[in-house]
Amino acid sequence: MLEALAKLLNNAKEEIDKAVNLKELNDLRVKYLGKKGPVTEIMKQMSKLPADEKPLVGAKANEVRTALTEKITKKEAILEEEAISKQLLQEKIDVTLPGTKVKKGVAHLLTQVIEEMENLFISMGYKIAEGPEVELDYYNFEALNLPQGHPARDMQDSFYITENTLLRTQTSPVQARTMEKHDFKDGPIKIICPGKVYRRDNDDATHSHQFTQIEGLVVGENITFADLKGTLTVLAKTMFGEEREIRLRPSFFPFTEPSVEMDISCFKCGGEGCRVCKGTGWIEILGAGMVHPNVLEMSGIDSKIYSGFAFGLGPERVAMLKYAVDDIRHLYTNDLRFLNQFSVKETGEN
Ligand code: FA5
Repeated sequence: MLEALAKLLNNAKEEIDKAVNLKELNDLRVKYLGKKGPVTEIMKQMSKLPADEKPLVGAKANEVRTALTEKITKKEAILEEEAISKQLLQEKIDVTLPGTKVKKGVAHLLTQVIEEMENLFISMGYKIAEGPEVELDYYNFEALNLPQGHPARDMQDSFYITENTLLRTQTSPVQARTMEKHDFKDGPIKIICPGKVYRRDNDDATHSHQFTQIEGLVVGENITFADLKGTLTVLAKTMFGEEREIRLRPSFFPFTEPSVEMDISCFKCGGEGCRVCKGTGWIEILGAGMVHPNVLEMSGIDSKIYSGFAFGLGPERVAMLKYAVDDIRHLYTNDLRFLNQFSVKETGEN
């Protein structure tokens, strides 16, 4: 039996040396040291041995088991290291290869135009005000001198949500909200309000059912129409340059008196008349006027002491004029071939 054990040890060592991966090694562990393996088998048969042989065989069997366990552990460490090196070799990366270029996003043309106008007004001392897009009928119409049933409500077909709430059709409700809570101890009101508005207009080259407006409002003592005209002139010259022609037309808004609309000469035809300007040579960009005394009074402002002007313009129209965009729908269809033409170079690649 001692001889069998010695032979077993040699055979097992040879096989362990030849194992090329962890699976093979594990199979050998089971083969030689498992419950059904030869070492366990010899141990089981020890009871049948004569008493004087038992200690010798027992000691030898233990020696074989220990030697094999050690040998397998060492081989296991070697094979594990080999497996890791092989894996690392497969996962090797070339750090000198150029990386994948990440395209940087840029502000949408409309955002760029709105920000340009915001910066202009902020530089003139205006603050930015905000109001809800889902608006109360009261602020969208009534507080702006358009009582229930007023015929001027037909001017703006609206998306009503309930009887008293709608998607605002203009940014003018922010006028009423601002005036209502203003305290003249803090100085005059001087705000602009950029935001989305909604109308049931049919989409065409210059109209969209959802578009943006920038509302402007100045209220204080001795504010006159000359202040309004001066402000609109600065706006037009800053946005379009000295050469573009401007005209103020008398108009009507229930919340301003007198009221005007400002047009800019058509960029496409230079004033001769084309599809873009619907043959008129002019494109309307804003409505404006002196705040109606009724509107001041409804917001709790004494119209005998305070006066003011307001204007509301369409940034889409400004973007179209400034960048010769001949259809407002280009601003909403997210076609990258169009948008990429207006990426701001300093902010990244396009
Ligand atoms: C108004 O909405 C008034 N609230 C403006 C105002 C404010 C007047 C303060 C007086 C005082 P109007 O409906 O004209 O007015 O719209 C103002 C501007 O929004 C227009 O000049 C035009 O530039 C733009 N606009 C109007 N309808 C559309 C549309 N469907 N699509 C794109 N832009 C539009």
